[in-house]
Amino acid sequence: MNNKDIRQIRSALDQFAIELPSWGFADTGTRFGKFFQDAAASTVEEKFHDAGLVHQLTGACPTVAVHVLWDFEPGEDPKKVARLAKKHGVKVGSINPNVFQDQAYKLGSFCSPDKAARDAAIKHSYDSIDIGKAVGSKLMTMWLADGTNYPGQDSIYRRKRDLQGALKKIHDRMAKQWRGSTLLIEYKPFEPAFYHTDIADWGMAAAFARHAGTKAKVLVDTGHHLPGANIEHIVAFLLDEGMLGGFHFNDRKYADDDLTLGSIDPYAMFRIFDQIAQYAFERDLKKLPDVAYMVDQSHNLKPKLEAMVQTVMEAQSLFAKAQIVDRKALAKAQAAGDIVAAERCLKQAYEADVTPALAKWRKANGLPVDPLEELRSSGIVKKLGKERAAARRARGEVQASSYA
Ligand code: PSV
Ligand code: MN
Ligand code: MN
Repeated sequence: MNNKDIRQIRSALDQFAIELPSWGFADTGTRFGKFFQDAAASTVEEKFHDAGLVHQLTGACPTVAVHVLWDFEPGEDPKKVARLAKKHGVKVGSINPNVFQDQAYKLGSFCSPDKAARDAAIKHSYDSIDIGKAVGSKLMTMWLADGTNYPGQDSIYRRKRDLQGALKKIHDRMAKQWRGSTLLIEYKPFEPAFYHTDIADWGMAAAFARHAGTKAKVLVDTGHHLPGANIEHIVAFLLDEGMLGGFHFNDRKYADDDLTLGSIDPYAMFRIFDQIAQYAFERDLKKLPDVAYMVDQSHNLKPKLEAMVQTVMEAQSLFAKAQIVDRKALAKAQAAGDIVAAERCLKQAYEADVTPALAKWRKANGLPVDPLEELRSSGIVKKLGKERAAARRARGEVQASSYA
């Protein structure tokens, strides 16, 4: 790797901030049950503590995405939560309204046939806007569980129109009352709805965003595609349309598995980053495009903190590799129709060892050269586990096995 490559990597890493999800530090499970971890965070403060630790180790994660229902008490001053974040060296990032958990949303939120449910979803979104403003965030990420389970269950047309109207109202309120904010619209093909989902793919999300207004963009969760989808093509298309707002990073083997990034198919993530770097190259941009990078993982067996550091390091490594694709050679090969040479340009970058460049960047920023090793050898996860288990016992919370 030459000096130019190293410079390129270091400048890209400077621009690569990765937001952590508060829910990624808490106990989660599947619909079949939860397996608890002693060190999992069970309070908002513990979530920020853990996020702060990941930021300390990696230097790449200054903000934390929050879920309104999970991280804010009703009636509580949101600034209190912002202060907790600050105490742990991070800031509140994207605000995620929760319009899927309440019993009112049994048949959907903005798309429900029940007007009371639709109104409740709008009211909750407006409250979320107030929270976003109060904590100094600039992003609101909207994911809906809306959909139907059986053919004929509801009118897809009526649902679309109601959703369109609701997103426009939310967008306009954000534009008017929350300066500089962006509404990110997330799609997902299925789950929890198994017949149709009201925002099933990137095209629908983009159409809803366009109907809503200029401050609405699409959020690509890497686990939210049907098998075989070419995600880098979707990303390139959205970028070119000025519609790519952000990412939720995770990996998957089957569907929305929420595994750590790059654990199954790191080359796929590299190809996404490659399209982002290619976009900047083709437009001769001085900086990489402004995209919100966020983690959305909640695998429930890996220790939470280790899983998060692992994902961040993997993202940085794949992002770095995407910066050293020889773009001029690639353009030449593409123009000549030399498919083999073109593919080799990608493979050469993907297979390059970027560890020394990452180490240089980390050293220059006063960070441990191997943040995951630093975390694992520090014994902190064990220590937190002991403290948190004791605190849970003191609160009377039991996580014991029934075989004990
Ligand atoms: C839904 O599957 C999702 O990807 C959304 O981003 C939610 O906010 C998150 O997961 C909740 O875990
Ligand atoms: Mn997501
Ligand atoms: Mn998901």
